[in-house]
Amino acid sequence: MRIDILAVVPELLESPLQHSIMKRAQDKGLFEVVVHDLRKYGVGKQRKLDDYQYGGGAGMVMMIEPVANCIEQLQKERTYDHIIYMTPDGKRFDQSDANYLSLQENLILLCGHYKGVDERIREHFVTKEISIGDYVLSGGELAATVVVDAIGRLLPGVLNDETSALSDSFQDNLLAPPVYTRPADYNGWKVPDILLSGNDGKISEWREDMAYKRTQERRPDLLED
Ligand code: 6GU
Repeated sequence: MRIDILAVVPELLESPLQHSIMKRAQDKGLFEVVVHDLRKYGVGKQRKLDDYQYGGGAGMVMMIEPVANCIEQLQKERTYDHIIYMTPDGKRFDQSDANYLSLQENLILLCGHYKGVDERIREHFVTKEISIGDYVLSGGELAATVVVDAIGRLLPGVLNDETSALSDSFQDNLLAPPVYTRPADYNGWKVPDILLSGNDGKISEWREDMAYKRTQERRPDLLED
């Protein structure tokens, strides 16, 4: 899978993509993430990316040309399954979106900045719009790293334990159950007996019960779907 990220501040994407699971996925050749500095496509000597909005009002707007030129350049090289605009007014990203996107071959993530991108980019290029939650970030870059991480860890071969993505919170609309490791007794704080019992059937039953209980307490909205 390949993801091209179009950014105004590409530096914000560097560290998250170069460590841990994202690094391993790219090193193994399972995942290619290419960051494009939109400034290189900026207009004129100043490499301008933004301009005043028609009709007046505070805040600058991302111009069409730099974004269109960058996207069209990429489209000459391959076909994209989706061109995704990262914006607080997009669809709120969830695990089912991550699952769906992890099955695609080529994606573009366009990171919004300023007041956002000229609406004509959204009309003519963008096929999906994603927000990572109901709050406003200063740009789409950090949101893009969240989406890329959520997708990348689902690709076959990326996680060491192939089953572990399946037991994540949200994968079945339930939160994950509590987990414990050694020591079994830390100054009197004990691990539940059932987990030490060796009875696999009882252990999975306990985990299911705890996942359900936790979801009911913390995220009852998930049980309504
Ligand atoms: Cl994708 N972009 C920005 N700027 N803010 C956000 C967001 C995206 N998702 C939530 N807040």
